[in-house]
Amino acid sequence: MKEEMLALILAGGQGTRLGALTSSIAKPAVQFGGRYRIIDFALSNCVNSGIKNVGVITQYEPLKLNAHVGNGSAWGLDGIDSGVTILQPYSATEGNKWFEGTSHAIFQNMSYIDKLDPEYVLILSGDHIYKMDYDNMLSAHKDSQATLTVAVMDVPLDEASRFGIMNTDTSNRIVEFEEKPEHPKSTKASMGIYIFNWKELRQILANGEKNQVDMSDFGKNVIPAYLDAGEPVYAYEFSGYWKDVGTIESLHEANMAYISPDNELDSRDRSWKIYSHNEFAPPNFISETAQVRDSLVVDGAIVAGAVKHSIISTNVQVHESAVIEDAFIMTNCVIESGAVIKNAIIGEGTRIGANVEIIGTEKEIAVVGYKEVVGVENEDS
Ligand code: ADQ
Ligand code: ADP
Repeated sequence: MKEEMLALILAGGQGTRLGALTSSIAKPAVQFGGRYRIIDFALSNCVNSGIKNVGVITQYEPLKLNAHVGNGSAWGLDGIDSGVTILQPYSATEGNKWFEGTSHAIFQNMSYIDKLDPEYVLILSGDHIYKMDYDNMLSAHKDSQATLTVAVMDVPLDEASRFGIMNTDTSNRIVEFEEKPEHPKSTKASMGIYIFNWKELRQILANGEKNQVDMSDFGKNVIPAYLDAGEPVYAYEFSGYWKDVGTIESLHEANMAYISPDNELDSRDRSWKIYSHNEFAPPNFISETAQVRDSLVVDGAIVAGAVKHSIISTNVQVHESAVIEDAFIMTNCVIESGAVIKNAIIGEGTRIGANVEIIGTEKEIAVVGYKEVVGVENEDS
């Protein structure tokens, strides 16, 4: 059966700006909201939009990501006509070659895409927190008879230089596009979400390779090439909650915003569930000494200390008299008695010793990386 639209999630970024949190984990595999990893949002959006086949393009530290995505069963992507395929970088004929830019990563996976023979390819990034119906975007793509549709959002002017910025005409056709301009002329930002007609994209990538023209990045090369060639390129306006959690501060902010049951993401919306691959854990236990307020506490947690406006993920222990405020504590952490954690993100499996203080500010969030042990006198205890 021919697939109408194949989704490809770019999940290879190193996420250097997430520092210690991505020292051994790809950015899309970083945890979010107590029981998710960032890539769950893109994967769930695919499933909820009726997409049946998803390729996940990995590169940097893919082990955790591979284990998490698994056979796709957590998202129902393990059916007869559906599936998720992890695409790893492989040795090209001219020797070992990493995927260079975003579109180069697509080019390297041409044979996988050709095998599924889709009419359209949906290119996504594995590190955004949002809910979006890609089927609506596909309808807009078809209605405008575009060969490329770019999802766009209005962003604050002082952030615009982090994005691909464009100008459109009254019909929403993109007339100008600049990747991360120093002096942005508009606030219409690309979300890095694209629908391409596969036939045209394939041609442009193959020609680039043949004629030695750099076509390795969507924002830098491919979109400008489409515009230069006079191709119909349209903007698809999105107005919901969308967050690129590429920095410690944005990851912290998005997690804190997620705590409230009436968050902008509407995380309790049962018509658009976010699925994840989770370890089964026993019910959480809140002890007599605990003071828990305005927080999310996930299965398996044992809380005896004070927790305010924080996320306590699966299997976390917060010992008596520990204080946690405005913090995101990832799974399997142990926070010993008397420890104080404020404005912080504590990576998976970390042990924070008794009376240790990890205190950040709203502008500079404190971070302790993956599986660290901080200030524990006797590690066997
Ligand atoms: P950036 O997010 O800066 O800008 P980039 O970091 O190149 O773009 O990558 C986008 C996504 O692809 C990330 O999820 C990254 O992890 C992944 N990725 C990058 N290189 C990869 C590779 N070789 N293999 C696999 N995955 C890879 C882009 C657009 C802008 C737009 C913003 C919106 O270029 O125009 O405004 O996204 O966030
Ligand atoms: P940030 O969001 O912090 O800028 P990115 O996810 O965009 O981080 O990745 C940072 C850089 O690292 C990018 O230029 C990306 O191409 C590069 N990169 C990604 N994976 C690898 C890898 N496996 N080896 C070397 N460089 C990589």
